[in-house]
Amino acid sequence: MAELPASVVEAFVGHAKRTPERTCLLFEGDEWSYGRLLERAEGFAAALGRQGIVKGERVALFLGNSPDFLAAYLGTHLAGAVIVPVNTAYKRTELRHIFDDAGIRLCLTDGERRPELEGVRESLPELETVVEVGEGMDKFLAEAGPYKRVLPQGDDLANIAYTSGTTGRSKGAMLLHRNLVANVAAVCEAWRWEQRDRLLLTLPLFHTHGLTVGAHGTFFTGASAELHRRFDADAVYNVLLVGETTMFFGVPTMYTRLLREARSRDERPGPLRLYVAGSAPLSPAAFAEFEELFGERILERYGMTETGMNLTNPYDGERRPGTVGGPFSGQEARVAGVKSREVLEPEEVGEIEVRGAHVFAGYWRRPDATEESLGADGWFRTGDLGSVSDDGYYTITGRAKELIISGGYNVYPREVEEVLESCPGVAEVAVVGLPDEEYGEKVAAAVVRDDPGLEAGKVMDFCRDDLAGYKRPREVVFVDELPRNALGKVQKHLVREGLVEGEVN
Ligand code: MLC
Ligand code: AMP
Repeated sequence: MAELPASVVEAFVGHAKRTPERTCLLFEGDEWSYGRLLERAEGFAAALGRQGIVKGERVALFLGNSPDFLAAYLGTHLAGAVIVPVNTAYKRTELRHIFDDAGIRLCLTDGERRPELEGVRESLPELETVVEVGEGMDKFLAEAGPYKRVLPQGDDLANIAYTSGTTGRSKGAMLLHRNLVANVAAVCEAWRWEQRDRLLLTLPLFHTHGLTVGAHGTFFTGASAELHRRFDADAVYNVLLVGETTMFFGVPTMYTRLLREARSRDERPGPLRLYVAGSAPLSPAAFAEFEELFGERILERYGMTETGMNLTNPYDGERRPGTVGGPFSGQEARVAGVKSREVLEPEEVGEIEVRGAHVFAGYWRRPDATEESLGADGWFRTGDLGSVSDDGYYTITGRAKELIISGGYNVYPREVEEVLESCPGVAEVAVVGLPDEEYGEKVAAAVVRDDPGLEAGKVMDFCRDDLAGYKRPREVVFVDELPRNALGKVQKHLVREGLVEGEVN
């Protein structure tokens, strides 16, 4: 393999210098060439410099998908600073934790999210500057001086990406530029991503899937992406019908909705070079129906915030439904016994571990959590359970960590429980994930109430001000007591079984 650039932004700058006119982004009828995006990114880098943001300092992006999101992303790296992407659905409790933990000095936001952020600003003394896209960003850039280009080094910290934590508070995964480059290079090679590709990118840019796969792959190869603010099945179907897209990446819920869309229409999109699914399990039934209606076999892959992409079905060769294929080139994977930690034989279920240059550098200010998951030998414990077949296809069978994945978003039960415990009338609560047709899993709560008048709707709505909407319980069941083991620990599997069967005790 040719020598890699030290960072994705370095690859991007290379394309912008060589072919400034080449289309990079299409967004709501506006075309952004590589040259135009670089100019905007450098403007942002200069403005950060003027603001006194120096190497290693943290800049948060708390805004919806737009070219300015990506200009600010690249610009922050061009200033040597560190990106903290923030889920746009986050509410005050989540924002307070992330901004405080990461020590954010500057945040780019948009009109829709700004009020939520302003609502917690008083408790965030380190947050000096909030810039709003639109006029606010134009003014911010106009006040900046010239920019002198300094590209980041591979060992520099690029992103701190927050991910669910076992204590209920999310942890910041530290990704170095070289981790991100190693992963995107492996992804582009495996999926034959080339300059002539056009990705239809409707995933949120604040997560790994949209950002370090979708946007990074585009910048790394010098390709183009049609960026949408959000996923809308009708709009996506219409774009696919036009026939200029070569790749689409989605979480399984997006595929479920595309299938529904296809069933209601007579016209079918023509062949597409590559459909990729990930972030949650794609059901073999959806895989089969997609092949029937769209004539394409979806390529399923497996990744996570701490590592980027780990396992992939092959581009050429058999894409096996219900599996996530094998390791990308240059990366390793194995299955280890959850207790024994010994490497298991094919078909035996254990915890999946991965190793390679793509693996993150640890959790921000959490050496304890880093030590728990990242061994001195470089193997990272993913917390996912699975097995590998004799011929090297991995299957994810469950999770060693207590996590709910709803529509590709992670929900850690403890976080929801902590909020619900303060709901008047709630004595005890246990949150679990239940199967859901639309989102794969849904958040459900078993509640012991000390006020018999407490209604389920009140409990469901109680989280609204504190937590992102997708973390809100979609089902609440009142029970006399929670099932506990001899040590008094709530037995979540019994709660789950009880909720499925309609009773908990
Ligand atoms: C939105 N809602 C959800 C939800 N998304 N509820 C449960 N689960 C979800 N995932 C709720 C909102 O709170 C709101 O309810 C209502 O649905 C409408 O909101 P919306 O914004 O219109 O949502 P919708 O169109 O339904 O969004 C579905 C979706 C979205 C699939 C388009 O969830 C999405 O973009 N998911 C992608 C997540 C992603 O990128 N994951 C990658 C993580 S990286 P209310 O009541 O609050 O108003 C990773 C590593 C890897 O995992 O391997 O890739
Ligand atoms: P995140 O922490 O948001 O990066 O989510 C990563 C988690 O998503 C992984 O640890 C898995 O549990 C899950 N995941 C990602 N891709 C897949 C997949 N193809 N099948 C099953 N689970 C997946």
